[in-house]
Amino acid sequence: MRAEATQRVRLVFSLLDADGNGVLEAQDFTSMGERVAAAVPGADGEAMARLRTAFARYWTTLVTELDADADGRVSFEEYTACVLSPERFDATVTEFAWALAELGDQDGDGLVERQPFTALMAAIGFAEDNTVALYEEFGPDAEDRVPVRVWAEGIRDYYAPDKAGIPGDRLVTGSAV
Ligand SMILES: [Ca+2]
Ligand SMILES: [Ca+2]
Repeated sequence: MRAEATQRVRLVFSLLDADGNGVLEAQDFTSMGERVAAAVPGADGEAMARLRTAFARYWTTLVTELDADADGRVSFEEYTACVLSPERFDATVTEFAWALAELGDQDGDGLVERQPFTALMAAIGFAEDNTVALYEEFGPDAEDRVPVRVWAEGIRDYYAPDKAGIPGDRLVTGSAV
């Protein structure tokens, strides 16, 4: 695995561990889902439901595929296996990526404005400076919008073990990981 991918994985693990007890459990994903939904109060109910479903599936997939010692929790060591066999997670990550990105597209035109983007990323726990740098890297248009597809693909690349020099690396720059 590339060093950049290791850093990205370490950061996302620390964010997914919403209660900070060092292991991932079902409750972490429930909390994260609630926090993210609260960040976009104007989002439509269907998009919100899709995101909650995606978070639930994310957890189910992780615990099914990665809980090597079968204690119902996913430790960091167990979690790192997800990047070693990305094909087992591709469908789950893709569903999650689109559910999150579409939640930021409140008028359904296929574009995400800066405000919902930064609100959602802050709710997940990414540092503000890094979130702004990522948005710039995505190349917002003249009206300061980014295609939903660009964001969703950026999330998928973030999990790819063999990628470096991608926009998602902005999220680990300067952070304490
Ligand atoms: Ca936890
Ligand atoms: Ca475990």
